[in-house]
Amino acid sequence: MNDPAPPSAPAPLVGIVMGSQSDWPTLKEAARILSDLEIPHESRIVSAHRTPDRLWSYGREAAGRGLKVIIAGAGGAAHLPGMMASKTPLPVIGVPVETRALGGLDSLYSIVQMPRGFPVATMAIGGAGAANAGLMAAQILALSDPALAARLAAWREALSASVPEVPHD
Ligand code: RP5
Repeated sequence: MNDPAPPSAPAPLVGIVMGSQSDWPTLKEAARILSDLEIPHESRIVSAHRTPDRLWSYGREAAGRGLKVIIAGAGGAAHLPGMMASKTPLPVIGVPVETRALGGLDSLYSIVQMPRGFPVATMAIGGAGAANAGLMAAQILALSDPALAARLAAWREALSASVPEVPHD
């Protein structure tokens, strides 16, 4: 878990929230992408069920603090992304965390089936979904940040270049 940013650090543009410490191995995939792309971000444990007051204040204050996008990951009865979307006008990207009991289908269904009016942009289950959440946040921010758009284009080119054309044993 990252420590609170030092005073000299740039204000975070992306807030990564998760329901539990146990979600961090998944959500840190999003944090890694944001770090690679030099996007200031913060990571916090904010549980819809265990710390509902923290969820309320985070959602209410997020836009005013300068955040532009929220990535919210949770597992099981994964109410955090949807409740966060109900408390902030910022785009919320949901990450279903894989669960032992139901493989993350419970998380996926809990996050993706939002009622009309309060969308959550739901990613795939697990680490790939978290990494894509980081990339989706980057793409949103890149719409108004040409330098970031260039870093993102270079990141994608490097990924393409890393894929061999011929399979090997
Ligand atoms: C959810 O319950 C969390 O998002 C986590 O995925 C799941 C299990 O939490 P722990 O019991 O591991 O803290 O709220």
